[in-house]
Amino acid sequence: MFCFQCQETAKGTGCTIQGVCGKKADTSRWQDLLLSVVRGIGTIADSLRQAGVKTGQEVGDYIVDSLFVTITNANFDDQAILNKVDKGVQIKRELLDLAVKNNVSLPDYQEVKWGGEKSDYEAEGNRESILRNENEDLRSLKELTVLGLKGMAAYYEHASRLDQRNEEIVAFMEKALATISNPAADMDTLLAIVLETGKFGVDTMALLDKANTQAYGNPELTKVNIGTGSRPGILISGHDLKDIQMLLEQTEGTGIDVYTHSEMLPAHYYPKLKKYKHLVGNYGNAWWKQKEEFETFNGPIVFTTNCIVPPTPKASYKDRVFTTNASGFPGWKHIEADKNGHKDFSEVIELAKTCKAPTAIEQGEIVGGFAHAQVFALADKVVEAVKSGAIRKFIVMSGCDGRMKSRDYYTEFAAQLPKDTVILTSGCAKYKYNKLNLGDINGIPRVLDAGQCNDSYSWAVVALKLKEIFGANDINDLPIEFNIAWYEQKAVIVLLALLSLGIKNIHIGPTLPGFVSPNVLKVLIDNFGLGTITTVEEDLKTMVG
Ligand code: FSO
Ligand code: SF4
Repeated sequence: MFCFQCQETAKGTGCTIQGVCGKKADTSRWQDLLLSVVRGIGTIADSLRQAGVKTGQEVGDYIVDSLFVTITNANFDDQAILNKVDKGVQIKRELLDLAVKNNVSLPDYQEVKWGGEKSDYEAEGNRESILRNENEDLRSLKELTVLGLKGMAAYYEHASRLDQRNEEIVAFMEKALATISNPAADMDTLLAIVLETGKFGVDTMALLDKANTQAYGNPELTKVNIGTGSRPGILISGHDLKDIQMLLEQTEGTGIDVYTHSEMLPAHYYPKLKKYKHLVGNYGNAWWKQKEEFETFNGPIVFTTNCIVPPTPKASYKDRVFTTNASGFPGWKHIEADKNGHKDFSEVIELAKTCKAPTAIEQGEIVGGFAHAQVFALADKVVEAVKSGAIRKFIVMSGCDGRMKSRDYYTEFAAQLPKDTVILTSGCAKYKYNKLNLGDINGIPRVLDAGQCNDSYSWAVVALKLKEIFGANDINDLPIEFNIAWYEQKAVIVLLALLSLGIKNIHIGPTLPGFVSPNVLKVLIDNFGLGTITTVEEDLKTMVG
C-alpha cells in the first residue's frame, strides 16, 4: 500500500505497511481501485458533457459519495468499498453505451479502458496506486487535486442531503477527474486545475452554508453544556446536520437524550436544532480521544461521517456503534436511508433505552455560534474594538485536531496570544483551546467559533466584509493572520479555497503535507507565501509582533 493523504502519514512521507489511522493494506488497495473507477467515470462523463449528452444526477452523486468514502478514517469496511466498485463498474458501462450511441469519442486512458472484470479487481487496484505516477511533481499536483476533491465531495454530499445541488460543481469535479487521469497532463495544466479546485471549494462551502442556514436558521451565540444528565443518551458524531435532525425528531419524548461529539458540536448553534430540549450537550473532545470517551459515554454512538478510530478488541462500546452515509466499519451496523432520504434510528433508540446514562467527564459550558450572520450582528462592536485598538489582531486557527504531541503547540499558542487578540476558529482544531477560558474583549469572546471545518467559509465572508468596512485594497492588509492546523482532506479543500480567495502567508501545521513535493512546495511558497509553524515564541513574534 501507499497512502500519504493525511497529516499523520508515517514518517511524514507515506504509510506503506498499515495506516497510522488503522487502514489495512487491502482496504487501501480497494480505495485505490474505487478512485480509479471514479476517475474513469469522471472522464467519460466529462466527454459526454462536452458533447452535450446528459448523464443524470446518479452519476454526480456516485462520484461524490465514492470520493467521500476514501477520506481518512471514514470507511474501513472492505465489503462496503467493493460494493461501491461494483456499482461504479455498472455506471461506467452505462456511460460507455451512451458514448457509443451518441458517437462521442473518449480518451484512451487506463481508467476509461479498464473492463471492470471482477477477477481483475486486485491487479487493477495495485496498478492504480498513487505511485502509478512516477514523476513526483506531477503526482503531487494530481494528488493535491484529488484530495481537494475529496473534501469538496464531503461538503457537497451534506448539501445535497438538504436538497442543495449545483451542476457546475459536479461538472468541475468531472473535468478535474479527467484532467488528472490524463497521463500527458503537464505541470501548468495541473497547477491550473489545483487552483480551480480551490475556487470550486469556495462555491461548495457556500452551497453547504446556504443548505444548513436555510434548513436550520443562522447559527447564533450559544452556550453548550459539557456535563451530562441523568437519562441514557445517544452520542452523534461527524458533520451531517440532516442526520442529527432526524435523530432529534425520532428521540423526542422517548426519555433518551442526544449529545453531540467532536464536529457535531455546532449543531447546538442552529435555532431549529437547539430548540430540542433533549439535545442536552456536547460530550468529549475531538475525534482522536474517542477510544476513552466512548467507554464512559455508556450509550450508543452514531457516526455520520469520517473520523473513526478503530476500537481495540477489548473496547466495551464496539457493539453499540452505528455508521451511516459514507462511513463504515466492519461489524458495525450501517443505517441506510430509504429512497426519500429518511433514516430509521429505532434500533439505536431501543439500544439506548437499555444503557446507563453517560458518566460525566467534564463540567461547564463552551460558547460558540459565531458564523458570519452572528459576527455581522456584532459588527459595530467589532469595528469599534479594532478602531480603538482594543483588538489588535485576529488569528484564524481553524482546522483539525489530531493525536500528535506536537499539536500541543496550538494550545500553547492560543494561551500565550496577547490579550488584545481574538481567535477565529472552526473545525475540530478548537478543542485544543476552547476550554481555556481566554476571556473577552469588551464583551467579544476571545475565541469565536464559527462551527464545523466547512464553516471556515464564514471567516472568508467576514474577512471580505472587514475589507469593505475598512476600505482596504487587499484582503492581506487586514489585521488577520492564518495559523491553520490540518489533518485530513477537508482541510485540504479549505486551504485551496483560502488560496483561491487571494489570502497569503497562511501557516499550516503541525507539519507540511507529505503529498506536496519540494518543487510544488516552492511554487506555493513563491506565489502564496505558504509556510508552516516553528516555535510558539517565534510564531507569536512573526504573527502578532
Ligand atoms: Fe475534524 Fe475530523 Fe471537520 Fe476533519 S472531525 S478532522 S477537517 O473531520 O472534517 O474538522
Ligand atoms: Fe496513513 Fe493517513 Fe493514509 Fe491513514 S489516511 S493510511 S494514516 S496517510
